[in-house]
Amino acid sequence: MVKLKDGEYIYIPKFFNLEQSNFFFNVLMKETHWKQEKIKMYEKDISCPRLMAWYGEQQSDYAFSGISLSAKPWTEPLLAIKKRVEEECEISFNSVLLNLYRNGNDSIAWHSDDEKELGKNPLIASVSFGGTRKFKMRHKFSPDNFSLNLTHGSLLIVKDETQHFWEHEVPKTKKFVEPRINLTFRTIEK
Ligand SMILES: O=C(O)CCC(=O)C(=O)O
Ligand SMILES: [Mn+2]
Repeated sequence: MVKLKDGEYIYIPKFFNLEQSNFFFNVLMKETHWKQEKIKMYEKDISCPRLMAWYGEQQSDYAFSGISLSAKPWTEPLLAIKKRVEEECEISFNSVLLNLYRNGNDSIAWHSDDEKELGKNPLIASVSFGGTRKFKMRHKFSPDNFSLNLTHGSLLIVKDETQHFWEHEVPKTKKFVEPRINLTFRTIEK
């Protein structure tokens, strides 16, 4: 556990072993209903620089940054990953957002996971498969910042008031990177 100014995270690099990680990467790559979402910015439709999918209990629909996603039902592999993650976090999740970063040109810009549907102090559990990408964190009101390399099979748990005080991003990179799948397990309050 790493205590931050105004927050806390836990990073477990080899949460899934290599064989499990390869299996989940391949099956999720193939079977997920990946979509390129569009967001409206200054009246223009901009394509998100990554593919996305939203799974979970029905009714855990989710809206953020002008995108609204309705949940697809849980699949066997997603339930297997969720079970392991829930055992570690000792809480249960009702949904998961999947992101596919096809290459170094795909990214997610600075933001916090602080939509009101996620509750006051959301615990977010983030699983990564595939190529290693840099995950950057910066404090909203002070110069504090750091980055983590999220590797194949890793689990990152971010909790307590972190989302109020910190933002995160996965920047684009000019280096060659393998495709990467990230899953963030979330609890949507209804
Ligand atoms: O890909 C990642 O590691 C982060 C994804 C993320 O921040 C999000 O989907 O909200
Ligand atoms: Mn996020």
